Amino acid sequence: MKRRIVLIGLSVLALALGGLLTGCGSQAKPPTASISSPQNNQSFEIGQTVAFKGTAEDSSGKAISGAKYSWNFGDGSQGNQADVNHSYKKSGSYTVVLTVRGPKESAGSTVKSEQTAQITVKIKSSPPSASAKATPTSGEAPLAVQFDGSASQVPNGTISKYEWAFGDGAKGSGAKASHDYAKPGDYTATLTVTDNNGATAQATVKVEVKQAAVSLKPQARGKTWEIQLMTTADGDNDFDPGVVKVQPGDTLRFVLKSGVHTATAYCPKNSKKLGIPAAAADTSLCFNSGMLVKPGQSFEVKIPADAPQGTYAYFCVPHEALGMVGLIIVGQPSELSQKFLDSLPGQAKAELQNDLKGNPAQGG
Ligand SMILES: [Cu+2]
Repeated sequence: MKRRIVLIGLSVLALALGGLLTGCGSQAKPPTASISSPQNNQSFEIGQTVAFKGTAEDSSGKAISGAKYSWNFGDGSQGNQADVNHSYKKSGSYTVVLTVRGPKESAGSTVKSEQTAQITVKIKSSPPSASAKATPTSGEAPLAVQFDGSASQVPNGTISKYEWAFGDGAKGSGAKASHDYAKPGDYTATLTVTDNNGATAQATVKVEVKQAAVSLKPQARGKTWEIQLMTTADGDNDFDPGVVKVQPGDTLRFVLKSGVHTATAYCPKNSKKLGIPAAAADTSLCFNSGMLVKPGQSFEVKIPADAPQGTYAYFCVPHEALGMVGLIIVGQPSELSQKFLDSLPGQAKAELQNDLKGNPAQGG
C-alpha cells in the first residue's frame, strides 16, 4: 500500500511536470481505459462470479489517481468500481463496456475526455448432471426394475427430457421408468438427460439379472412299467399287459404272479430270429430273465436313453408255442419282418399278429 501511494505521488508529480514541460497547464492528458480481467471472449457459466478489473492510465502508462470507473455489463446492470464482481443469470454473449473518466486535474477544471474499453464475455449454461438409480439392482430373471432419474440436476435450468436405454435393447422415458428384464445377464442401463438449452448428461446403473434357480424335474427318471407273468386258473399263460408302449429311459419290470415263466427277447443271442430292432440285437435289450419260479420274483430291463426306437417282441421260453408272447414299443413302432413272424412256433405268430393290431397299454 505504501508503495502504491508513493507511485501515485510520483504520477501526480509527473503530471505536474508534464504540464510544466508542455508550457501549458490546461492541456489534460487523456486517460487510457483498459480491462485487464477477464480476457476478451472468455467463457463463464451462469451464476459464476466474474471478476472485472479495470485500469486507467495516463499517456505515460501510469495509473491515474481518482479516475472514475463506470461498467456496463451488457445485461442491464452496472458497476462503478475499478474492480467489481458480477455474475450473469442467462447464457449468451455480453458486451462489457468500461468507461473511465479522468480526475480533476486541478481545482476548477476537469478532464473532459473519457475513454472506453470493451470486451465480450460468453456465458454458458451450466451442464446438467445425471443421476440414475435402479431398484433392485440384482435378482432372478424375470426381474422387474424401477428406475429413478429424478435426482438429475441442471443448476440454472430445467431438464426437458429423460431417456433410458435399459441395456437389453429396450428403451424408456420419464424421470421414473420401469423395465422387466426377461433374460439373465449383466446389464448397464443408461440415463440421458437433456436440459432446456439442449445440453446433455449421462449416468449409468448396473443391473444383474441372475438365472432363476432350476427346480429338479422328474423327467430324467423315466417311468417303470410292470408286466405280470401269470398262469391263470383256467390254464392260460399270459404277459399282462401284452403290449406296452414306453419311452427311452423307462424301465420294464417283469413280475412273476403265478406259474413258471421267462421274459425273453427275440434275438439271436437268445437263439431266435431277430424280432427287435437290429441296432438293439447286441445290447441289453436282447434280454432274458431266466426262469422266474417264485411269485413276486422280478426282472428289470432298463431301456437306455439312446435305445433304438421300434417294436420289440419277446416270449416265455416254456410257453412260447402256447402263445405267451408280448410286445414292447419303444418310442415309434417298427415293422416286424415276415421272415421273423414265419419263424414263430405254434400260436406265437397268431398272438403276436393280434398284439400288433391291438392298442398298447398306456397306463402305469
Ligand atoms: Cu410261460
